[in-house]
Amino acid sequence: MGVLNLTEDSFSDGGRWLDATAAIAQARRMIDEGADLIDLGAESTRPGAPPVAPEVETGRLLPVLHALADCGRPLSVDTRKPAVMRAVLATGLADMINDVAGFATPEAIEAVRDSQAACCVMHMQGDPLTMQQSPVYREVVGDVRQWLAARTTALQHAGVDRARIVIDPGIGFGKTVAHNLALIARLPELLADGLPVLIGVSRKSMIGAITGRDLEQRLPGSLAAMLAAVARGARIVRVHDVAATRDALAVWAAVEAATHE
Ligand code: HH2
Repeated sequence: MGVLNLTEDSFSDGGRWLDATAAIAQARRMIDEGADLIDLGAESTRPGAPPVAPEVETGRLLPVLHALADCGRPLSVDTRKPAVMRAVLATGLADMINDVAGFATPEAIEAVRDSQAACCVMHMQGDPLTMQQSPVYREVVGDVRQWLAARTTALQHAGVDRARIVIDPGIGFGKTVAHNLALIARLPELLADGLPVLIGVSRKSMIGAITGRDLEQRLPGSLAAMLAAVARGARIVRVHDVAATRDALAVWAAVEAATHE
């Protein structure tokens, strides 16, 4: 999953793709590099990010969704606002709604219920404004798993087919480095519920904390974390650097294939 942030302030690429023409070119570049799906977001969720009005978010998303309608890849929309979910689903062009708030309100569930779109249910503790201040868990992997199970059950009770649901532990969303590492290390426990797991580690502060690298130098660390997650069963990886991710996955998969020969 290639990330395309149509924002001014995303932590890693804010401002680069705010212009629709540049955004569309970047999406096409990611597809050429091997992206299987594109995730479009128009509100940053980095720690401390201010909220964006729904009209602004929709206004950024719609032209790019329309321009990519024929791109041959599913399009995911990263939003936590029911009004934005409704607006993009009404176009028929959004194949997935990626909600970093995990469809935690009845309005969010209502917005996706009658569509055919896939739903990515991500775990976040708190809100982007405050989530990194002092995240606390009883036991992080168990707590996240339980929360995701409750959210997916609520979606199913509302009529969302289980086959539409993907879960995501939400690396960096109300979590310390130790919490993030435990969630990656013990990812097989999240697989136990039988739903595909999506994970996003690309360029995140966890990589900076471990390597001491600034944002633009976090690719090797991001690839290592991505492979660690894939080796433990992650099915979709949300990344900024598609070509490098493809190479890393190809080499890893070749070794795996030889292992099982
Ligand atoms: N991470 C970010 C945003 N959306 N969605 C899912 N499902 N999983 C993630 O890990 C995830 C996500 C944060 O990364 P980015 O989009 O690059 O930055 P920003 O939120 O600042 O736009």
